[in-house]
Amino acid sequence: MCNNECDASTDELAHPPELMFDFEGRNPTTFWQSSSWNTFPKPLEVNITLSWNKTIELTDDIILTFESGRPEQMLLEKSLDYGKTWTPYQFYATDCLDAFTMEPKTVNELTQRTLLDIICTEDYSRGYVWKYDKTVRFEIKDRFALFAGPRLHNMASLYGQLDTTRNLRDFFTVTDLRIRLLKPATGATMVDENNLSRYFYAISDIKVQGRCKCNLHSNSCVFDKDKGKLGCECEHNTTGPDCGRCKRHYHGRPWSVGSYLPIPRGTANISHVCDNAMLLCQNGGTCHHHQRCHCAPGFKGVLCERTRCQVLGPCEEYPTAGQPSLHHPLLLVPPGLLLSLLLPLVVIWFC
Ligand SMILES: [Ca+2]
Repeated sequence: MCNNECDASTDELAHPPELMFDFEGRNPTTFWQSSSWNTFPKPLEVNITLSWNKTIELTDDIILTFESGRPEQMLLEKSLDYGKTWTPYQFYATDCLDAFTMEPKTVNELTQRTLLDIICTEDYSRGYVWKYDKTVRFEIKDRFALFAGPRLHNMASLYGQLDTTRNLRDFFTVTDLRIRLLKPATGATMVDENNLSRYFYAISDIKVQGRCKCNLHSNSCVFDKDKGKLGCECEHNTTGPDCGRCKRHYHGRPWSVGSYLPIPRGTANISHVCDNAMLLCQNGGTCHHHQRCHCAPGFKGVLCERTRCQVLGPCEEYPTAGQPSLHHPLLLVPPGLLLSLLLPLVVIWFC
């Protein structure tokens, strides 16, 4: 701890924020340190905001390593809209009732039904004995384990839930995180007003593990130097920062998120265009390899749901639905045009 040796204007004695994100493993540890609590009794509050400028899915615990005592009050917040709005992720306090009027809870008390509850935990704030446990966590894996089992051996179960429950997917998704340090460790019931330089925050490392959210339509996510941010390399005719919409001209079927299942490769969710049960080709059309409806004369559309008007003339006369015209309009179309009419049908299957 630098105590009286800190000096932000001298490289050797400065403890800037970058030292929370440098390579760890060196000795002595590098760390950021806040100013001391010289404004006591005014609260010493510091926000640390992490912004990815990209939607991220968390895959492992968030771990903060404190070189000071762990804060007596702290709040972890998340944003899903690039920092416009924030919601609490977890409260931390030596006394949850006193600090946040919340009953203390641990992640182990959560169930599948209460997994999305925002809790206040006293697990990471107690005591000033910081040399033995310096970490504060947000437990992602314990929450995964509620669906995947204690050693995460049944990931298919978790992925099945993530596939079907948007709230659950969103819970583990962030664009930004904000650590709100609200009260430093004091180690005593009374703050020693004659020695306020003892009280401060110091963090040596912040670990956040995740992957880009690409809605399962991409295998890679790269840092675009020109845009200065991460971006998905979208496949399956999707586009957008998170592959969250269809590419232009590929709107034949509505966009949908890919699937985690079957593991480990998942699927692009190329759902059937037609089948013989739910997605029936209409107006006498027949389903061909689940990929397209062969429409009866006079009908068009993915499920042959629309009547086709004369291509070469004005749309004066529409055949009645269910009673295809005897005069097949396509027969009037030159072969080259027929091909170009069909092509869009071919390229939309993936989106
Ligand atoms: Ca460090």
